[in-house]
Amino acid sequence: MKTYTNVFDLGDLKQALAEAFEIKRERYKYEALGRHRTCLLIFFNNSLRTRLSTQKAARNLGMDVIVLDVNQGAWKLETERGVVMDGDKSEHLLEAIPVMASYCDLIGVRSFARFESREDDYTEKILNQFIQYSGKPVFSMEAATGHPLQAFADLITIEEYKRTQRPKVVLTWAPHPKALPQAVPNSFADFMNEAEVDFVITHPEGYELDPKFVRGARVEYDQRKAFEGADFIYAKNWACPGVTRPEDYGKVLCRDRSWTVDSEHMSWTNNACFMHCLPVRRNMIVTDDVIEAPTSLVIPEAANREISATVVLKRMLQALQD
Ligand code: AN0
Ligand code: CP
Repeated sequence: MKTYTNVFDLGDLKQALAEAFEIKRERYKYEALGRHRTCLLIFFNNSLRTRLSTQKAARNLGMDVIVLDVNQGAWKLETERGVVMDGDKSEHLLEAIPVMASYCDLIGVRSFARFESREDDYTEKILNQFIQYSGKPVFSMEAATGHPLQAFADLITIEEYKRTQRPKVVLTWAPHPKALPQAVPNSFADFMNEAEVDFVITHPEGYELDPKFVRGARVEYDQRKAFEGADFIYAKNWACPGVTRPEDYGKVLCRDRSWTVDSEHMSWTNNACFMHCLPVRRNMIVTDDVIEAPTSLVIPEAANREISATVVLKRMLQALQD
């Protein structure tokens, strides 16, 4: 695996899940693979889970890890070509990328949607520059339009907790005070569309996700109807994806707290498990009682981030050997 940005990079999902459960049983099985290899994790944005679980994964594989918070301690980076750099940015990404790449074997990048231009975000302008100019395998740690390490961990979690062969999985929008990216719902849809599940997406009108990720999934605007018979409820806020009205891209269009997942919402389901990628704002996205219930999977889901990252980094190290 040379890049990891979406579900298709994983190939056969059954095989990927088998590798995940192997790692879960024997976390250090591939410790020799990363000897004298260095993994660089570059953060343009905050992180708790990704920062810790990806470092742990790299160490499981015997690698050294370097973490760089670009906005704390490094030079401010210009990302646009052709700009006269007379402002506050001291260095250009086009020099910084090959320099950073010269110190490592694998590169993880976290660079959220900037909401300045839908086109820049949806063409993954920053992540693709790392892929193009680093000459090293690059994996997404949440880029502008996807968070595939999260979605792979979500798939592992669903596989572990499902009670039927083909569970009903519902992705529901929920309210949030700030504009959040679509990366998590996009990747979740990307994965669920390829998984053995009945997948339904529910959100207020205007929040339609990009067709590239929705593909054939059922979209149900009535949240109650969507929840009926669900085995898994996956909540997430996202700002307007600008699919129907490009001028609304990145805006908060709805603050309706009737979308907050509470115990009444959960009573519509088939005693569903509750999932969220975290960080979560309690009593905006989900009520205290639902996230604290025995059916809440948020902690094992976060723990599976170590597993998904270990599988992905293991495959990237194996590709370096070929
Ligand atoms: C980010 C998001 O919604 O994409 C990261 C989630 C993993 N969330 C926040 O910025 C609160
Ligand atoms: N879920 C997730 O990626 O969390 P962090 O933003 O804390 O890394």
